[in-house]
Amino acid sequence: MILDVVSIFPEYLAPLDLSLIGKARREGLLDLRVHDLRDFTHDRHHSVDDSPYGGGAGMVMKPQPWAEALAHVAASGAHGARPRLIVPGPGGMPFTQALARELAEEPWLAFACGRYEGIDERVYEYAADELGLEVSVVSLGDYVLNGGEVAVLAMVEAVARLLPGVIGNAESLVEESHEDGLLEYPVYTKPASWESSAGVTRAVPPVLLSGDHGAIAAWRHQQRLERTAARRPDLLHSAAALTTQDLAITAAQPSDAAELTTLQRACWVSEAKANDTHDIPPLVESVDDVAHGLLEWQTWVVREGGRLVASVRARSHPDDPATWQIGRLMVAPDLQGRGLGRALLAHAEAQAPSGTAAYWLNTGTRSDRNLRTYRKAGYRVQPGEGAFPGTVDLLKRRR
Ligand code: 6GU
Repeated sequence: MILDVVSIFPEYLAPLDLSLIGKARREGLLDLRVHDLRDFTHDRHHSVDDSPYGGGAGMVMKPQPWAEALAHVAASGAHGARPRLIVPGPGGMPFTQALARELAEEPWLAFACGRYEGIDERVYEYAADELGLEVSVVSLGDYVLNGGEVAVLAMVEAVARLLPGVIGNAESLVEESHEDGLLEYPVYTKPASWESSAGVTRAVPPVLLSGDHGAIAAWRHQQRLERTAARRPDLLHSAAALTTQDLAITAAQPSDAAELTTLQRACWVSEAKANDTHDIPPLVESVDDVAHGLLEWQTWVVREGGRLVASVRARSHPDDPATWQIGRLMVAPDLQGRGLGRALLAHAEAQAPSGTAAYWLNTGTRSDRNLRTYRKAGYRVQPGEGAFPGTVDLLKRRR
């Protein structure tokens, strides 16, 4: 990923040389370039600001240095390539884990760090209209910083850690706070009983020492719910609290065919877009086709408040019983990103008969989101074209 940062305080970005981000830079996973806005001024004083038209407090950043700096950055890429421009500011859209995930998909990001009362509004129009950049103003939260630099440090760290190879352990990404809408459970390490200097002894919750993995998972889930209710009740609306511990995965019934057809269409539109074709069975099948599929596959569904929100199906490969085929993994678009797909995939794997040697999946060659999910779940893309044109097959050995 290429990152360009324009600032009047380039030294502010020095921490990006440290720790995992610094390592990713040295390994070439991140190409981070910091530019001094003052290099794009032409007057003796290298001035970047002036008083606001219409009056008011403070100073406004002048359009000319910004226009030249952004044109310089935009011209630095391969022919036709353009960065997505992020302007940190308290007046922007909220920076969330979902936005971090979205930005992590971009090949090239540019950050424009404003100071003072902000940047002359015409710079945004220029960047969009004349440089062809998608411009997003993004805020870290409802408070005011002196400039965008600290926000860029935060955003670059949140985005970069999602890139393949920046963090060793992919599971540590999935399990963390916000990835599924709940805060993290409390953690403990040795000693099991710890005495403070004042002589107060505190024990680790006994369940964590019990070796009972089911009880530990249940305790941790309860802790997450209680913490979220205490600290972030705003996250606890019904959909956010949606986890498979609260949801029953049940066998699909013939009467589910119509709802499954609707859900398939909703879920595969993004696939059609990503792969530039509408000729995908789940998009074009009739209700009768789906009903027929229910006879040939074991299918499971998840309902939330009566609504069919997710499904997956599986069967032994007709010519190779050691291969467990998994397909039609779908989660309603408004409920994606909460771990429901991963849970359903795990469920489908767990249903494989005892002779199973490998799980098999198939997805669009350009279905980046699916591919990421499957890789995280331990699947590996098989060389060559998949079972259908424009697709790849993925395999995971059963352990
Ligand atoms: Cl992204 N920038 C600035 N300057 N202030 C902020 C912010 C960003 N987010 C919250 N306050």
